[in-house]
Amino acid sequence: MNQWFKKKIIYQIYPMSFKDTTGNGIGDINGIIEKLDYLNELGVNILWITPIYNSPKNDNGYDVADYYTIDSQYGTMQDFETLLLEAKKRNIEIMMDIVANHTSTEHAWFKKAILGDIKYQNYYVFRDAEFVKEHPLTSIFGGKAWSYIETLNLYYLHNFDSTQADLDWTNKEVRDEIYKILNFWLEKGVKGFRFDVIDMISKNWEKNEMSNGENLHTYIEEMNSKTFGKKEIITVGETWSADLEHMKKYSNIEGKEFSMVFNFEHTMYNHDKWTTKIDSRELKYIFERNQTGLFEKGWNSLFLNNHDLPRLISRYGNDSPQWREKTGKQWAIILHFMQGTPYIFQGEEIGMTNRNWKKEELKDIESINFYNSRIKTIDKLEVEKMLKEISRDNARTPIQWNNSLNAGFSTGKPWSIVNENYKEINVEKSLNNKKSLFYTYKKLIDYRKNIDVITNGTFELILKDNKNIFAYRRKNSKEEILVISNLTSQILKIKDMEKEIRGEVLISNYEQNNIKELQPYETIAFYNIF
Ligand code: TEU
Repeated sequence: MNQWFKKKIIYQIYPMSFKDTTGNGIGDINGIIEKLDYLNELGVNILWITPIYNSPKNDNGYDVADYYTIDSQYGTMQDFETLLLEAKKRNIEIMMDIVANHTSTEHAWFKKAILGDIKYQNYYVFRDAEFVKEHPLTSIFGGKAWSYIETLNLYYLHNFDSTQADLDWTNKEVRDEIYKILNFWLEKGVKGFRFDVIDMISKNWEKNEMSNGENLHTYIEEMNSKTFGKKEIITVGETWSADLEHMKKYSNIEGKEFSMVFNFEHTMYNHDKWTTKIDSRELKYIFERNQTGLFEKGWNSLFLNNHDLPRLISRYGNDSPQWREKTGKQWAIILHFMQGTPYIFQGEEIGMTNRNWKKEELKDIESINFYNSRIKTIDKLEVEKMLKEISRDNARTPIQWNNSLNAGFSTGKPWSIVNENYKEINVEKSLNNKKSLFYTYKKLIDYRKNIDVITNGTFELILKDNKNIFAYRRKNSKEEILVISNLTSQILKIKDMEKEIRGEVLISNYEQNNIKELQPYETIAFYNIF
């Protein structure tokens, strides 16, 4: 595969919360255009925009009603074309989010299906009562994954909300529809695709498994060859379930599937998204396995948060006013010297954090369902604690642009709550302080573009079993980078590290470093040329 994309940095935009230019409280395409200079200043190359197609938005756009039109809340197709053009002027490309596992029940295909059109019933998974009884399934958002359509006396499958009906990829007509959609957006000039829950397009009915079915990689290869395969397009498959073997297939360097894989194991503990624990040894182990496992075989996505995850400083760092900048820089440094493509989720670069959610403030369908089901068995305070730490609403609060009304996001009432800390954490303040987290990200982005070992070096974990230190070395034939990080809030006296160090400090979250005695969360990257 053409390897042109390997020094690119992706910035994820969740448009609803990015910038509102109309005053309706919802971000829009013109808001993205308005902030292109800001994104260019940061240095990112590609914008992944979560779904902006026509949608009832029960799952904020991951319920697509028409893949060929822009939702009027975000603007028009003309606005989108202007965005493509304006971005290109700044050497920034656009990556579209493709939701191909399911459509909204408002989609014309589904509407025809429930009116009795057999062709369109075959686009989805309609089954009778007997089959459903033999295949009991729970939806990822809670509740049953089968819903009944009385007029047909049939049930349809929805792995997410009941308004998100699963498509049947065994039907060639369905696959061809998806390829047509991809080719439409390629013709418009988009340069990337992110594939939502791609592991779920092939299912294993015998085992009642909703992902990693036997045709998964055959379908992706087919999609590749019929759409983006021969072009300079950056593609990423989202999966919550891939093991290393699947990861290698998704991102194989022969280029038969995607440019890279976006896997979540490091964001969970024991594969449970709602656990609030983190085991640093386990975390280090997962990174090591993926870094060494995909070396010269595939390609990783590097991320610690996105629109489905809590804010990284709150999850991995320390979001108290004293430590949030330091731990933001810490994890940025740890992540950005690894091999793969970094994804910066909007607001991450200024250190946005989680907030405390009350039930009536929740917007996210998954969080609301979670609250309603857990409140039956767990104490209210405990449920609220889990939501503060894990809820997707944390990632979706409006971007804090400045310290004016609604953090400068909108002149109207924002669709979701603005984090109360916007006067201390905002873009304007970050840009005015050359020592802010923003400038750490800017430097890291710049290093990736200019220092080859970040892209092609080997990965070696150092002090493997030490739960307090995250240290690793990247190395190629000419240069090496050593990252050392104190994962604790204590001063750590460390032995045996001096012999590992060669070269100069490239970047750190402290202005002065003493390697024998690491300060709380102190993180240093050393760079050496042989
Ligand atoms: O996410 C995939 C997904 O499975 C998540 O919903 C995840 O399971 C959940 O957060 C874990 O508890 C993608 C999108 O990124 C997400 O926003 C959508 O809601 C989902 O697919 C359905 O399209």
